[in-house]
Amino acid sequence: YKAIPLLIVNDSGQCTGLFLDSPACQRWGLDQDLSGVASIELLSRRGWQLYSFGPATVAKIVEAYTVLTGRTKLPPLWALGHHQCRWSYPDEKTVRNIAHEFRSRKIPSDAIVLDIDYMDGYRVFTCCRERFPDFKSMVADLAQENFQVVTIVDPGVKKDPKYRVFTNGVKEDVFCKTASGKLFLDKVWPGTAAFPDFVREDVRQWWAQEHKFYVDLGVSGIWNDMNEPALFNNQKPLGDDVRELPNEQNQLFMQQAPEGLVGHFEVRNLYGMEMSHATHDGLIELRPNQRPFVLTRSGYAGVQRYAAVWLGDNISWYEHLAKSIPMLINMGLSGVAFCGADIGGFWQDCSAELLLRWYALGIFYPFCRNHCSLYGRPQEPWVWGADIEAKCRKLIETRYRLIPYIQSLFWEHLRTGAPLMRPLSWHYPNDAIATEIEDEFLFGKDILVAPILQRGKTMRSVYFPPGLWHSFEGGGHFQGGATHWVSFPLGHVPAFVRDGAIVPLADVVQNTAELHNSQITFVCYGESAQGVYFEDDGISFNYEQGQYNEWILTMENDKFTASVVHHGYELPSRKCAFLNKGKWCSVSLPDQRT
Ligand code: MIG
Repeated sequence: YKAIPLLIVNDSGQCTGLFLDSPACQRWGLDQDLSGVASIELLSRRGWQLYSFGPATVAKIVEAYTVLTGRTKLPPLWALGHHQCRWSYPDEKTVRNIAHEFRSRKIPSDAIVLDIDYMDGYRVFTCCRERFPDFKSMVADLAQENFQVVTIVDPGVKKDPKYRVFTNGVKEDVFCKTASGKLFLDKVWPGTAAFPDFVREDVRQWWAQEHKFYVDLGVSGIWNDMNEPALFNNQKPLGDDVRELPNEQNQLFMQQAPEGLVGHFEVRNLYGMEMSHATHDGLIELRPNQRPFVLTRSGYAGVQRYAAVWLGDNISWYEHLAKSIPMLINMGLSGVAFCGADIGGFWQDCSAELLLRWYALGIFYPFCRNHCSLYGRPQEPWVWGADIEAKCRKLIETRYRLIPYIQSLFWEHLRTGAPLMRPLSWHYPNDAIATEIEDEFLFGKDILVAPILQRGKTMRSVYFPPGLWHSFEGGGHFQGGATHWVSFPLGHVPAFVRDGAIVPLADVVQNTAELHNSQITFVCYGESAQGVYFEDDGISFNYEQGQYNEWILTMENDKFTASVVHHGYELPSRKCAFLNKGKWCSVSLPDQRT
């Protein structure tokens, strides 16, 4: 779904990066024959640019790469919470009911995501009046409960002479045309549809303003799907054996590049990214000074500027649970910090055990969403009864407790490009074993996550990088630079905290709106520890004008100190405490530099 032509070669901690900037088809051969030859094949008649980075540390390479291609600004705080999705919650009653289940069962959540069936005949920028008679009131009522609504928007615009978006689009000439100048049409959910040329700025502007429809309904975020674009009649637009781009007639349609019209395959990998660009710009124009939330399936290098991503259609298999770790690590190393995979798995049936194992990992995905297809059995946290529900609840509560830490990681990403999910070698570059590990990761510098990834297992071996590591849930510590067998009963949080860290944790809340009144506890690990705490309003861009607070926290000889790095945001009241060696003590954070 995503094409980010960046390669990072790690040679014992010295890394080199190569970024071949072209949105056309690329094939990279990485010495697959073990003949010592790597090759790059690019199917394009346009130009390209090759950037090389390093040699340097991986952190420096990603830092430079994200200066070039951009970074993710702070997401709206609610988007860091738990999202519940399903293809599809078909009507108002079901949607309200799902929200009610979360609140009455006290399972924290922030967002309900509506898949394609909210629309009228899959026409984007509409909703179905029969099944959603009062969409706006539904959204308003959910907002009262601190639930945000996210709606899916696909690129295909139904060919329908009675549909305003289509007729307007034709009038404004926004849709892609074939080389012979005919409107390009293919089948997607609404049937025969036309496809906007999102690489044109005027088309993005046209698409952007259409989002007034959702903003007027009170919708908080937009989910862009099918934007490769996926086409039912052209499922595989370019064969694997193609060595040269076909002529324009056979490139489906033409698109507007800066130098003029080019065949679609020349710029195919920009399609989804530029769609999410349009969506992102639309939300900002319509709600200035509110951080937008856009989720996209397709993207190219730089997509992180516009949207979060998820990995697309996985299957409710342990193999796909396991694969999500290296895949999301790679997203992060490719600049896309805000990423996740469908928790529980999309296709096929999830089981109680798999759901628990998936949540145990998924609460550490930067983007945390339970999603499942039309055909699978339901997988909301409560469907397997009270015991499984209680375990899911605790895991999701842990996600919410971690949000202050997660926010500080997004802040770090914005300043340095560092991803949230990091390979062990990010912080331990000279550790040969760390470099081999892809069934564990670091969540920021201070938290090591090592989930169970197989059915029926309650123990696994965990490699701990050098230093001392404390079990997140309490109950022991582990000397690093070694592998230990560790037991993880179902529902256990599979995480460890680095000795020397201070992790800010919120109290358990039911949604992120409650975080502003929550007490923050700075949990100190070890004799001498350091951490950071960041806060702002969680909604606006005012932090760009300095309206945020940041402290460096230290624990030295049992003395806790918070020193102001920046203080520009007035929060009515914030209760804080630190926890050191089992002793809990309230503190107030200074607002002046000392
Ligand atoms: O052809 O909108 O990846 O998350 O639920 C399937 C229906 C289209 C694919 C997305 C998936 C979504 C589904 N979509």
